[in-house]
Amino acid sequence: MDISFIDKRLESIFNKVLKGSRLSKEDGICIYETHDLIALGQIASHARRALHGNKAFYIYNQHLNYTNVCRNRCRFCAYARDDGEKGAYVWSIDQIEKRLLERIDDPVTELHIVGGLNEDLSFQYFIDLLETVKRIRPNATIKAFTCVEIDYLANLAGLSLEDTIQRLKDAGLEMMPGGGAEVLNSRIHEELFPKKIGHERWLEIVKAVHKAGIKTNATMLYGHIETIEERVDHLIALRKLQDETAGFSAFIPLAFHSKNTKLSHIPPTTAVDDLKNVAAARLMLDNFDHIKAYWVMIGERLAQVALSFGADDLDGTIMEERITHTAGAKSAIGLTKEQMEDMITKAGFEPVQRDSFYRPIK
Ligand code: V47
Ligand code: SF4
Repeated sequence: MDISFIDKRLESIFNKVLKGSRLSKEDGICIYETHDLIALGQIASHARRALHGNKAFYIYNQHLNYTNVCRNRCRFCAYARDDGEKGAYVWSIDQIEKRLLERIDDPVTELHIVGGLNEDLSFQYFIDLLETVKRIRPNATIKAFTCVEIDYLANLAGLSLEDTIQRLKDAGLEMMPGGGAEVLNSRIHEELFPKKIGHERWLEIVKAVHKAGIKTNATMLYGHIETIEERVDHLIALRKLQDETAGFSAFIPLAFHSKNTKLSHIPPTTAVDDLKNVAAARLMLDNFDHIKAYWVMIGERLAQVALSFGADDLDGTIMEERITHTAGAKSAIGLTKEQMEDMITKAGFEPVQRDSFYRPIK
C-alpha cells in the first residue's frame, strides 16, 4: 500500500504496523496530535483490513435501561436521577417482561441491559431480571451490567466478587458491556465521577469477570477534561490487561455529549477527533479484534466514515437508546436492519450481521 505522508512521524508508525511491532506511548500521542488525517486513516484502515477484509459487522440488539435512579451522580451523566426526582423511573420485572414482549416478533439476538445504582432494588431483583429475560428470549445473549454495577451488586449481596459473578452467570449473564471505566485515571475520577469505583477496582473486576469466562467490552469516554496523554495511558492500560486475560471482545470510543450535564459548557467533539479516537484505538489496541464506531454517539454519517478509519463494527439496531439521547445526541433512537445494512454498503463495505460473539448470522 502506498501512502503519501505529510506528517513524516506517521511513516515510522506505518512501518511498525507493517512489521507487526507494538506502538509506543509517543506513537499514541502522535496519532492524536497529527493533522495528517488521511494518512492516519489509511494506516488504521490497513490494520483493520488485515483482520476483517471488507466486512463490517452489526448486531440486532435491544437496549434495556431498567432504572435511571443512581446514587453516583457522575458529573458527565445526564441520564441519572435521584429517587423521587422528576423523571426518575424503575421498571418492575413485570414491566421488563412487557417491554420484551412488545418486541417479541423482532429477531433480537442480544439484550444490552444496564442501569443506575438504585438502592431500592434487591440482589434478587437482578437475578429475576436475568431469569425473566432468558425465559422470554431463550436464544438471545444477555450482555448486562458494567463493572460499576458488579461492584455494587457484590456489596448488595454480601458475596465475594467471584461468587457474585457466578450467581449472575447461573441466572443468565453471558457477556458484559464496556461502560464504567470512563478514563482510567485518578485525576479525572476525582473531578468527574468521585462516587464511582476508581480505575484499580475497575481493572480488578474486569480480571475477575474474564477469569470466570465472561467476555467484556471496554470503552473510553473522551471529549471532556482529559488530556491526550491520559487517553493514550488509558489505551495502554487496556492493552496490558488484554495481554493478561484476552477477555476483551471490542473497544468502543464514546464521544462525550454535554447537554443536561454539569459540564454543559463543554462543546461537542469534532468529527476529526472522533475519527482520531477510532484510529488510535485500532492502532494502539493491537490485541483487540474489534473496534466499534458507536453510531448513537457520533451519528450515522460519521460512523460510516469511521469504517475507513479502523472501525469494523457499527454496534446495533438498539431500538431505544436513552443514555446519550438524554445528553443531547441527535442520532436516531434506533435503526432497522435494512438501515444498518444500507449504511454499511453505501460506505463501501460488506455488511455482516453477527451475534454477540462475532459469529455471522445466516
Ligand atoms: O459508562 C454517560 C457513557 C456509558 C454520557 O459495550 C456518556 O457494546 C457520552 O458503555 N455522553 C454507557 N457518553 C454506554 C456504554 C456502551 C454503549 C454502547 C455499546 C457498549 C458495548 C457500551 O455511556 C457510560 C459512560 O461512559 N456516558 N453519559 C454522556 N453524557
Ligand atoms: Fe450513575 Fe452510570 Fe450515570 Fe454515573 S454514568 S451517574 S454511574 S448511571
